[in-house]
Amino acid sequence: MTSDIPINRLARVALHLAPESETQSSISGQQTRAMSSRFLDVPQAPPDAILGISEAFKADTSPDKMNLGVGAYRTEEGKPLVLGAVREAERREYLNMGGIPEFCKLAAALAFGKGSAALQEGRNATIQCLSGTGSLRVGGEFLSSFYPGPKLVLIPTPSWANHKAIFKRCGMQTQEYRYYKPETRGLDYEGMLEDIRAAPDGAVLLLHACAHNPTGVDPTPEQWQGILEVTQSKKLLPFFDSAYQGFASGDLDRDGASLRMFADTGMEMLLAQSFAKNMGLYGERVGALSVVVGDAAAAKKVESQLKITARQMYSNPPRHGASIATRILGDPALMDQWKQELKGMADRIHTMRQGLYDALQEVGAPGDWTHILKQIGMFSFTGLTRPQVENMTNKWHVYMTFDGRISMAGLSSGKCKYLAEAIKDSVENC
Ligand code: KET
Repeated sequence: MTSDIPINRLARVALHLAPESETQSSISGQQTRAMSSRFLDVPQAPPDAILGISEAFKADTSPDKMNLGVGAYRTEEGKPLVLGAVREAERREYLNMGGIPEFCKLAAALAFGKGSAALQEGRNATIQCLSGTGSLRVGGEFLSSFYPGPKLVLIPTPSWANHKAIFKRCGMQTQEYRYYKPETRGLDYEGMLEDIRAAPDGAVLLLHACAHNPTGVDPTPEQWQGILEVTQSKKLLPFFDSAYQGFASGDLDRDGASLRMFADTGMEMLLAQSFAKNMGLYGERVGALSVVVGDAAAAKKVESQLKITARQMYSNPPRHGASIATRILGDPALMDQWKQELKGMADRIHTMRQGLYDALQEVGAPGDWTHILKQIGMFSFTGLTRPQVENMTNKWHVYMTFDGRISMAGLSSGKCKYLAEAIKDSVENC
């Protein structure tokens, strides 16, 4: 590329251009012969709303750059964290291969609680899947093939950017329900119930178990009760996405309260569980899908179909990460260590919320920023508009998603002031 005009960083992502470094190296790379192809009309896929931001971040050479795009925990030093419990479990891994069925049992117990009636009565079909995404996908495929109710998934607005696409790819319809109220920066509880009530009976209701992504706004226990009542009266099938158990409150049981409230009524439901964030096993793809049904014989049949679904998609999941998780979940000492480390991560995020809030006050950023303190989990939904986000990235080298979400886990104390300055500048000038 010989043009003198620099293409700005976000435009590079939007235009699907390779990072500058790659464009240059391809010149010296081997020449590929131009050929005709039956796939020439395959449209270029858009960059991913979340992972695409990381690509742009990698290509940025500024020393000030900050990646607040993807939800991945980082230490004060900005480094990924390998948990001590994980290291210890890995060291011991081959001493006693608990096996993968053991993982499924322990994962389900972690989510539903050890005393869960559904588990004790054998009404759950739980299979190990490729982290949260793979669990959602296998669940979606299963519903698409076997759910006798409406093939319609109700998804909150906003939600994790991938939800709608996953279910659509499974051949399910999707419909949005109101969730977040920008004016109050809180839950649109009335709107939510109204939209859910207006949906067809028996539809699938996608719920974030805790630490709603991207808003950081969760229903209160009373509001969960209200959502449960509508779910029952409309015979909806809840599908919980639990990607942040332990990250909301720092306590695993407390973060499982919503889905336990539902499961304890005896209702049928699905659960996609991820251990990516709470165990820091991102690339290992550790997760589980549970389908809880009303009858143990049905659970056996469901399990057989879940296994065939996985068999036809990727045959079977990788063993390494799940055996680490199994070791931790099954060992009281490692479990204690993990809980402490999890609390440590949740606390650091909390400290960052306070740090950013204080810095915003200090630099005098206009507006009310108390939502940064109130929101829960890994993310803050800042309220920055798209042009403001573009300014954050293009001028300040701060990478975040276009919806205004920042990963608090990517922030460190030393960078709060810089981030606050960037926010102040973006709010005042864009
Ligand atoms: N559900 C939710 C709500 C979620 O935020 C993520 C990941 C997932 C499922 C899937 O996680 P997995 O790695 O498949 O276990 N969210 C972060 C990363 C990503 O987009 O892949 C994010 O929002 O930044």
